[in-house]
Amino acid sequence: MAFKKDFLWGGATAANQYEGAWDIDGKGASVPDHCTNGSHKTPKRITPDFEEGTLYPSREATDFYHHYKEDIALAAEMGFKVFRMSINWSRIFPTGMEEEPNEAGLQFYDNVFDELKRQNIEPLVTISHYELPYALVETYNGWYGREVIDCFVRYCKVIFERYKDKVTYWLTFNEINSGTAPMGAALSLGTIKGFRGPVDEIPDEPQVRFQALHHQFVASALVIKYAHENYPQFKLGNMSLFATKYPYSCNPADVLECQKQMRIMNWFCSDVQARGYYPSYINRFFEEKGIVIKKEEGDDEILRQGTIDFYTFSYYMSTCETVDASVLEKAGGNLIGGVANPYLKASDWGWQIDPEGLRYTLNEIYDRYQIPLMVVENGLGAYDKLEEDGSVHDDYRIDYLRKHIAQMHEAVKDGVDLMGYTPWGWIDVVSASTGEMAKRYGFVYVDKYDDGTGDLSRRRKDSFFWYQKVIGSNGEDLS
Ligand code: BGP
Repeated sequence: MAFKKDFLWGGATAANQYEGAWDIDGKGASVPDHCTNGSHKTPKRITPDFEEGTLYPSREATDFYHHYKEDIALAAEMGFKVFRMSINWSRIFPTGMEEEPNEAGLQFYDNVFDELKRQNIEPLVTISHYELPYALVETYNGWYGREVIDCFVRYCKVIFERYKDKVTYWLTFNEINSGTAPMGAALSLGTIKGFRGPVDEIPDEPQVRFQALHHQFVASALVIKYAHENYPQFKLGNMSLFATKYPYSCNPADVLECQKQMRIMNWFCSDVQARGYYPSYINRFFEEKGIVIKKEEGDDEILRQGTIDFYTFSYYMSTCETVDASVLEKAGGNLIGGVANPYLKASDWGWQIDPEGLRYTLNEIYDRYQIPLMVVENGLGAYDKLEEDGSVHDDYRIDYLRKHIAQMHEAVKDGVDLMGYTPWGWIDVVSASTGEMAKRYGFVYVDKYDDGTGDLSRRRKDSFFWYQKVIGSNGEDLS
């Protein structure tokens, strides 16, 4: 009834929001390097060229590149068993199209993995976390170009071989299902060739998005199959953004609407990745939207052969679905909105806080796939106040995490096979949706601000000591 003895407690990050050093040691520009900062109210912008005097927050981010030893020591101090991070594709293949990798980039991750090993921490590596080399956007319109599959496979073969003795757990695409929503065009698919402007003004082309997504499915399955054949010790997972939805009312029409949205947003991609084929319900959606997926011969076979070993997801919030247009209060959210739930409170960014939804979600996913699960992102983005003595009293964050861990525990009691938990942004990083620093998630505060200033020094927040106790008690002591 308790968390497993070898439960993987840790924290999550992504290179583009954390590493910085965007043009150092041969790295090429990736999509986030072309994103300006924004805020809750003002969307960030994408610029194909670099505008003088404009801030591009991912470029320095919170500089893991030059702080990795210090940061891994902090993770070890909290008792981390696992460290979720991503490899920045354009650090290894600067344009994504080279034949040979960039040795300096490979060496950096060797250093990181060696440091993790010294501290007895297992890496969990996302291969592509919103970090498409920008040259692939310009050349192929991102993942819309089938050629990008080969680029990705080449990249994976290089990193698998190089790190085969250092990394066991891999996730192919971060939040792959973000491609089912318009915002995914910029974040994960890179189907924004030539686009300049605010991210919420990217023209939506569902045909392009779902074709690009098909290419990601094939790419993911190809490398999973390749890894299973060549590195049997590897474990490969998906990563889905789970945007849990409830029917707003018991009106059967609301229930059906909710089922439909749950399928498109939350189930479609992982049904393909876990079961190995397109689910039948998606055909109707494609037909109604006029979407035709161009598959090549052999694609269906590849999907069948490249299914995942474990299922991972991010969970921050839930929303409601209704067909009743008079229910107008929208909830905010990561990528997609929905209708506000009168039973829930929201964060300062409008994300509705729903710990019980995590228990519900874990049960739903496990019922469907019956493979081990891992919560690889969860947390509260909040404004923190740095006190004069260097402390940060983030009791609101502790409260959020405590309630979510308690519900994970309930799910374990319900019979869910849960491998681990890596709360998002365990150290402050740049926000993916807004490009802000002010939206902080960390147990560790980083001195870095929205105007680009800050000395990058690290400080332990109150939640640091709390999480240390949680890990030390294997999730028993949440006080
Ligand atoms: C997920 C992403 C992360 C992360 C997180 C928090 O969607 O995988 O990269 O940033 O959400 O979102 P935000 O930074 O927008 O608050």
